[in-house]
Amino acid sequence: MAEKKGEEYSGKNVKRLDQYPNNYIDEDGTRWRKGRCFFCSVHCLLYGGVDKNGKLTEIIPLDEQSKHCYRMGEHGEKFIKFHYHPARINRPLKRIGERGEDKWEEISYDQALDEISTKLKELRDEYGPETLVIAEGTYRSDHLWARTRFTNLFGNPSNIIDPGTICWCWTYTLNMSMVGWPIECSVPPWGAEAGSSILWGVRPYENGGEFSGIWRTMSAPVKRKENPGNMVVIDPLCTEEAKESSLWLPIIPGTDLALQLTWINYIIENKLYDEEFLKYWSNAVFLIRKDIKKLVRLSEIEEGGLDEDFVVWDAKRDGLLGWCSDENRYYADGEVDAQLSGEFEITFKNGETVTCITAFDELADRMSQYTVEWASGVTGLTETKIVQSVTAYATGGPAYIGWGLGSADQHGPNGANSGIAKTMLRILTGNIDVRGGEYIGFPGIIDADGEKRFPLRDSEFELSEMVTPEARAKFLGNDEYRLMSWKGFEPIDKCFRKMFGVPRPMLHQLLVTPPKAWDAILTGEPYPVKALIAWSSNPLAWAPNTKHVYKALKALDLLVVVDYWKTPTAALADYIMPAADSLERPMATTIEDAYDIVLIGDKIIEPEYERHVDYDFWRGLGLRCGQEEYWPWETYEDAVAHRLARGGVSYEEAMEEGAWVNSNPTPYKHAEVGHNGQIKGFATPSRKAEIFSSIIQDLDYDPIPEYKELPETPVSQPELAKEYPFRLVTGGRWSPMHHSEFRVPGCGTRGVWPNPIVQLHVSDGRNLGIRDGDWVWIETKRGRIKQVAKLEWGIVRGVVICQPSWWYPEQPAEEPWSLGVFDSNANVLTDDAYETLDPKTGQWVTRGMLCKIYPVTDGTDRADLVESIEPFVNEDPKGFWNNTFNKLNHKA
Ligand SMILES: Nc1nc2c(c(=O)[nH]1)N[C@H]1C(S)=C(S)[C@@H](COP(=O)(O)OP(=O)(O)OC[C@H]3O[C@@H](n4cnc5c(=O)[nH]c(N)nc54)[C@H](O)[C@@H]3O)O[C@H]1N2
Ligand SMILES: Nc1nc2c(c(=O)[nH]1)N[C@H]1C(S)=C(S)[C@@H](COP(=O)(O)OP(=O)(O)OC[C@H]3O[C@@H](n4cnc5c(=O)[nH]c(N)nc54)[C@H](O)[C@@H]3O)O[C@H]1N2
Ligand code: SF4
Ligand SMILES: [Mo]
Repeated sequence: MAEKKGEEYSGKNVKRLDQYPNNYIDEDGTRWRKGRCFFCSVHCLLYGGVDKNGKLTEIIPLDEQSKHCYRMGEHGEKFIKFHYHPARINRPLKRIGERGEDKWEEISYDQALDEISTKLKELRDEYGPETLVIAEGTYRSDHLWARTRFTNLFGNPSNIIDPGTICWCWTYTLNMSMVGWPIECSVPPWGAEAGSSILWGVRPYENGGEFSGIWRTMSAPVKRKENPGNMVVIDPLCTEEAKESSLWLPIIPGTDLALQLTWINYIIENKLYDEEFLKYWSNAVFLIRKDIKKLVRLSEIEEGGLDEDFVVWDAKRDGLLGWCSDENRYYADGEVDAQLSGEFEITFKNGETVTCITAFDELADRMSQYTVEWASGVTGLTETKIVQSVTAYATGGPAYIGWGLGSADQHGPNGANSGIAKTMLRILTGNIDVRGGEYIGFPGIIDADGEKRFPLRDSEFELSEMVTPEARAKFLGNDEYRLMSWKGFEPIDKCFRKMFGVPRPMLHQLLVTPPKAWDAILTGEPYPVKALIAWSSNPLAWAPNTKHVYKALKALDLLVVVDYWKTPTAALADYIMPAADSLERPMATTIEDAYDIVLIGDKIIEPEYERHVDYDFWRGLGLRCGQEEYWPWETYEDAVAHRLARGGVSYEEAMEEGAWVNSNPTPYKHAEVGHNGQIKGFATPSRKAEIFSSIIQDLDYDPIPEYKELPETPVSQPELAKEYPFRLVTGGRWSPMHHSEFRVPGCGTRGVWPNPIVQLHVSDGRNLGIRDGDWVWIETKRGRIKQVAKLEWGIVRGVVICQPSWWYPEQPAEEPWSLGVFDSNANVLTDDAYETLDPKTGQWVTRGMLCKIYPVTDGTDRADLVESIEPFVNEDPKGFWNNTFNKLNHKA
């Protein structure tokens, strides 16, 4: 099959939104532009109107989902309130009091950049460029590459802390090592055609929205009139998804790995696997030594054999055969019958005879302990449900496991193993790049003639090659959490460049686990960290062990926060820099380089006051730190135009189109012939789907997962469980909240959820004397917080699910109030001790730890300062913002 032509990927295949021309001026003089919303990862297309006086008047949704979105409101009413909200940070604020005293002066943007960069250079001179750490959040803008470009040129080892360690970035990395693509996505493009969709700890109804494409696609199999399929929901809570499912598995939180391993075992024992895929496209046939379980390299077998090549047992030749990874073929002509099972005596080139087995046999052997009966005991699920669920997955037609936090992310030391297990399931069942199954993308950048005809990808702006080996070695955790470090990045980058002709994006892999950064700040080990820039990030809300975060932030020489609001993190800063919102900036992004599309949107309105796009912040620092030659694009628009130019599209054309997509994705791309005449295979070291990952093994980890109890469960800590008998989940998305955002009264988003909610079983509530609606304390070994109890029947008994990320913008920013960030914030309860982290990735546990829960008896202990919810509803009836907020929060 020929390589794809560039034009197949062009935006010209997208339905033109002709009825909404960009830059259209109507009869009232209102100018309309097509932009994109960045309030959540759906990124809806919007049509925004700005009147003759430069005022934003209306936002028309151009997507089905934005029409019903609770953050947007009718005619964009809520976004408009957000845009003009009196509490927005509109000019840089410089601290004039003690840290945390909430005393500020307003300064100009240029003065702030001058002062920040001067301080950064001083610190760099004294402590080295590694003294800077960046904190960021989940995808809030498409300016991430600008951050990386700045830190790389600064000489920093990429010391970034980002929730990606527990949210998807690590699965991106893990899947790069196994199948060469971030296969774990919310929904594959052909998801609606699935025989079975597996919603494993995911809530698309809330995380994408009730009207989102994500929810529509995931639920399509059960809703299909003809030939309906399955929707299996695995969740301790009876969510909307569970109610509509064909099968709900009310699992004990934190035990998912037990179920995943049992599915693998059941599939192998009952021969439900796809033998052809395993034999031809996976490395299940590669031989490993039976004694030390290491993959056999061709270099160990024959003189001149390469380290990167592997061996199989070929039944056609009744002997060993080498696999040429570089060319994705065997070192033989004609038919090959690589054996999936068997034990073979192999003579190595040093004369040693070694017993070898196939990777598949090793997997089968290791999984055989995970019986259905055992899993039932660990997970609390009935044996019937376990068998029904794996049968639906393995035999219900093409199937995919949608990405969800509950299935692996945030499971601490079991996290990476759960991720590996899920992809093993995908490979075993051959659900890789098939219609209705999982999707492998192709950035489409190299044409048959070897030219690139695709807009520049984010990774091409990052300049990872500028980071020296000396700098790389200083990455915090480089030797410990190796998968998420340069040690893991380098082999993956090599495969990615070979397959796609572009660097592997840094921004998902080089993530420092937060306690490493806090300890460097607090102890100076392994070296002093003195400066932290938090942009699109409120680490006091998102990172584990809030008290640890707080101590570290207080100890910094320089803390800069770039945000819309004075968040609890910003309240501790030296400088708060105003960020422009998504209406105030254009967008062109390969979405963190995780997709083979480009999303595009225009700037709808000029930034108000001194708000700047994040690009301006990073470029501004770059120019002041001697990086002039690397920042030729004066504005973000210029950078966007530059990246689009390689795709042959002008800025104006692109904004009209709104996206650049491959409108006709093809399956089985691994079987296509690439631009170099080779069968493509996968972007892994062996070009096979590596069910037994050579990268993971080379990083000195076991590529086969095993089940361990999480650090804090009634099984691992029976004594502690006597005092803290409940299993706590600190997570669960709900609209319209998006992490710690949309709490600010006066945006119209706090009305539905004025207070944080904790769910528990009705019977547990009765036993504990907790009534529905009571304020309750939730306590772990590390601290306690208060939330409002919501009693449920549809929840596993003994499980408590509290909402994360709470703070109270209506409280004073001054200490000790700190905007209420210790009152109801679930991360006061979570742990960041090294022994509780995942050794591969540095993930921590947010789900499945021990807690107790009891009523708040003292009325003055109420977490909320505001007695009535009135100020939280759409309008501002009591002049709340003008009176209360200004008094409390804007003392500048
Ligand atoms: N409204 C809204 N939407 C969002 C976000 C937001 O903050 N608000 N955040 C965005 C981001 S960054 C992310 S990462 C996604 C995340 O979105 P999701 O992956 O959907 O994450 P959650 O809603 O936290 O958890 C999903 C489900 O897992 C269940 N669960 C909890 N613990 C376990 C467990 O141990 N095992 C199993 N099997 N299930 C468990 C919960 O009950 C919940 O129903 O949402 C995105 N969309
Ligand atoms: N216990 C527990 N902890 C969790 C989770 C959980 O379920 N339980 N979920 C985890 C997950 S999945 C995630 S993704 C993280 C979320 O963590 P983050 O993504 O860091 O989310 P926030 O804490 O809301 O901080 C984001 C900040 O960015 C600001 N912001 C928004 N847009 C922009 C922009 O364009 N530019 C700039 N400069 N700033 C902007 C917002 O105002 C907000 O203050 O939390 C993680 N932590
Ligand atoms: S917040 Fe609403 S309008 Fe904005 S991207 Fe998400 S779903 Fe779309
Ligand atoms: Mo996330």
